[in-house]
Amino acid sequence: MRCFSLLSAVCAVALTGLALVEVAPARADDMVTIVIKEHRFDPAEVKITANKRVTLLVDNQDATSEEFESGEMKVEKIVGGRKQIKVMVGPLKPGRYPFFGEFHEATAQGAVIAE
Ligand SMILES: [Cu+2]
Repeated sequence: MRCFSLLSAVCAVALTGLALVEVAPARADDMVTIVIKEHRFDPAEVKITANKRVTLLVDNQDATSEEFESGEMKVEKIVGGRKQIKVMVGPLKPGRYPFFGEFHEATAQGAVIAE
């Protein structure tokens, strides 16, 4: 979804989800780190436990900002240059959930695998 061109339903859902997150934070062992470096995700694919809420820690090591986005996971959130954000996802049914960096979509591609 393009945050800057329209107020999408995805944005609204993402914001609602984030509001809920503050009330019930995931345990530390449910956190997965995804590094952004040279406009790529490392790892590009991360495995998480299905049917369980998980925190993705997105660590942007580039100097430029990125937008972590996934229609499948109903997430879009900006992470500034050399900043970190936490993104709550799930509980997700088993499957593959692609995500991308909207500001560098050509290279910043990845997926969460819930199993
Ligand atoms: Cu967007």
